[in-house]
Amino acid sequence: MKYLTEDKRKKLNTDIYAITAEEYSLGRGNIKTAADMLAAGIKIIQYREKEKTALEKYRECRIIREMARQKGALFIVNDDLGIALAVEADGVHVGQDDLPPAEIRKITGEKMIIGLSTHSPEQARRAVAEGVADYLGVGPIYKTETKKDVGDPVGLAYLEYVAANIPLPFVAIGGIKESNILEVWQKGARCIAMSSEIAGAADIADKIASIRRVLK
Ligand code: 3NM
Repeated sequence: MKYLTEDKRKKLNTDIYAITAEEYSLGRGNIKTAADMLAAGIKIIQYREKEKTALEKYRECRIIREMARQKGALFIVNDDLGIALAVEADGVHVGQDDLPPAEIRKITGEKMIIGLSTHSPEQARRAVAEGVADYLGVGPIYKTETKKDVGDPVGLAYLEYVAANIPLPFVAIGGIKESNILEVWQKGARCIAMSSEIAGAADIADKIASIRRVLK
């Protein structure tokens, strides 16, 4: 697949994809949350923030971008291509109702990683046919309160479909916790995205260590 270089594939090859979630982060704020995630060895971090102004998001992203760079972690911005470009993020993650990946690619060129949320086999097949997105989000696996406009859980069936049929890297997402992650792993997910479980943990480093023990 010409659109997914070996280099990108390698960068996406990690166990946990951590996503900020300020409303769950026990007053820590996005920057401290991201710092704790990176200190615990997270190699992909996504900045997801729905409440703040573009200027506030830009300021936070500039700081997290630099922290991620220092730790050799990928920094991905949810939704906002302008901010992703402004802070020179490694990637941008979009949903089905956002700017289409092909349009994003025209603007970013090949270097930026593009992630696309998908919720059905049809959407995953379309992403493969288009050949633009570098990885897919696959979910929501379980019920989640974190994404307000997301549909009903697709459960493990959609995950199994993607693991067996879709030749793109993917991250399982939606309602995944330490308590159910083993099931997600067993159904074929090798990179697992979590927002509230990690951002909302009393001790982020402890939570990540404990999740990693489950995955071992
Ligand atoms: N995208 P939590 S589910 C951001 O299915 C997001 O595309 C989803 O948060 C999708 O780990 C989701 O707290 C929320 O459930 C993930």
